This record gives sequence, C-alpha cells and structure tokens, in this order.
Amino acid sequence: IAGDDVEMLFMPFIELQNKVMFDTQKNLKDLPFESELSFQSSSKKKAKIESWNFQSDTFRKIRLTYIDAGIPAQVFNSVWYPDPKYDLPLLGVDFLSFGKKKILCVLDFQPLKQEKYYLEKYCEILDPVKSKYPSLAGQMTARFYDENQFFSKQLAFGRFDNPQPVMEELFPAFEEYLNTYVKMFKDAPVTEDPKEIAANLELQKEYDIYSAERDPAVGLFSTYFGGDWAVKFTHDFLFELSETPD
Ligand code: BLA
Repeated sequence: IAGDDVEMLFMPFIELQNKVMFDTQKNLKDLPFESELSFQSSSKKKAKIESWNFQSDTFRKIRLTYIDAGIPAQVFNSVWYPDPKYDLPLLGVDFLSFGKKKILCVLDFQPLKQEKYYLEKYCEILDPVKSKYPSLAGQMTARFYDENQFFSKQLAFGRFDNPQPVMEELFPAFEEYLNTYVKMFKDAPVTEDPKEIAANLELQKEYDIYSAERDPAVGLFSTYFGGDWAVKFTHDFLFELSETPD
C-alpha cells in the first residue's frame, strides 16, 4: 500500500499528541501492561493493533490505540482520564478511516456532568475553536451513543468521503483542542477531599461502563483479533473500570 494516501493516515496525530504530552506532563510514566493487549496482529487479515498507557501527575490514564489494517481500516483512538483530584472532562479521540471514502472523526471534551455550570466552565471554552471548522460541525446519530451523556455540544464531528480534510482541517482542529485541553488544567481547581475524589473517580467509572456497553468497536476487534480478545481488550484495557460480563 506504499504511496497510498490513507496509509498510516492518523500517525501525525499520534506524533502531535505525544509531543504535547511529553512537553506538558510532569512525572510522565509509560506504564507496561499485558503484552497480549498492547500488541496483536492478524496474519490472515493483515491487521495490527498497538496501544500505549501513560500516567502523569495530572492524568490517571492516557491511553492510545492505533489500528493499521491497510486501506480497509486505519484507526486512532485515545482517551485522557484526569486524576480524580480534578472533575474536568475527559479528552476523547476517535478517528476512523474505512477505505478512502468512509472517514469518521470524533473529538470532544467529554463531560462527566451535564449541569449547565459544568458545561459552561469546561466545554464552552471550545466554541470559538469549533466555529472555525465547519467540516467538523456534524452530528452523531443515536445508533450507538446518547449525545446527552458524556458528550458536549462542542463535539467536533466529521464524516468525509475523501482523506483531504484530515490533514487540512482535522489536524489544526485537533491541535487546538489538545492545547486548549492541557492548558485548562494549569489553573483548574483541585480537591483534596477524599469524598470528592471518590465521586470524580466514580463518574469516570460510569463513563467506562457506558462506553464499554455501547462501543461499536467490539465487532471490529472480533473480526480481526477474535471475540475473546475483543472482550478482554474492551474491559481490561480500554474501559478498565467496567466489569467483564459473565
Ligand atoms: C463510532 N467508533 C464508532 C464506530 C466504530 C468506532 C467502529 C462506528 C462507525 C460507524 O459504523 O459509523 C471505533 N471505538 C472505535 C475504536 C475504539 C473505540 C476502534 O472505542 C477503540 C480503539 N468513541 C470513542 C471515543 C469517542 C467516540 C473516545 O471511543 C469520543 C470522541 C465517539 N465513536 C464516537 C461516536 C460514534 C463513534 C460519537 C458514533 C458516530 C455516529 O453515531 O454517527
């Protein structure tokens, strides 16, 4: 597939995210986890999936996943989970390309609460950024997720029938969302109250449960890497505060 323009389409996004992460995060640790989950390949389908798991003073977990299945599937998925001393939103990234004509990109400050004060405080900061990118003003369907749970009105959502907007529009938007996100933590309120910390962690757990139940990726993982692996990856890595079903 050399020379094709969707080959490793989202790799510049990983590189940028890693640069921002290494430049801004104190006490960053690249945490090891089960090798079975950090890398898998499927020889039959020529697919590879690799994941990374970081932690810093500010983030309990920053996970990244890249799927390279050639032209049929390129995926970059990432979630930044704040340390529960913060009640700030998660950063959610889901960029998918299925061939050159079916590209879906979703990016959001995923709110832990839907109260007005919370959304004004932590999500509306994105309004001036989002308004610059009309190609990312799309709306999700109700097929998988409820847009009123763990999503904001500032969600960047693009469906493209060619790869061109990925570097031309999504990339600068991603850079702005990312920089805005890490900057927000600089003077964000921090709690030392164990009850509030536990409550924040509980909301992140609800996010994991909600996401594990609805994630349309399980089918994709099963196709390439098998059903058992798909369930384990979903509950033990992606959304590890959710419980594996019996
Ligand atoms: C949709 N995400 C999807 C779909 C797939 C994935 C296959 C369905 C695409 C379609 O058929 O239209 C894939 N999800 C993944 C993968 C992983 C995953 C590969 O978790 C893990 C490696 N999804 C997220 C995050 C966000 C998100 C963090 O994981 C937040 C930005 C959003 N994905 C999201 C939304 C949709 C979606 C909103 C639904 C699109 C729609 O309804 O139109």
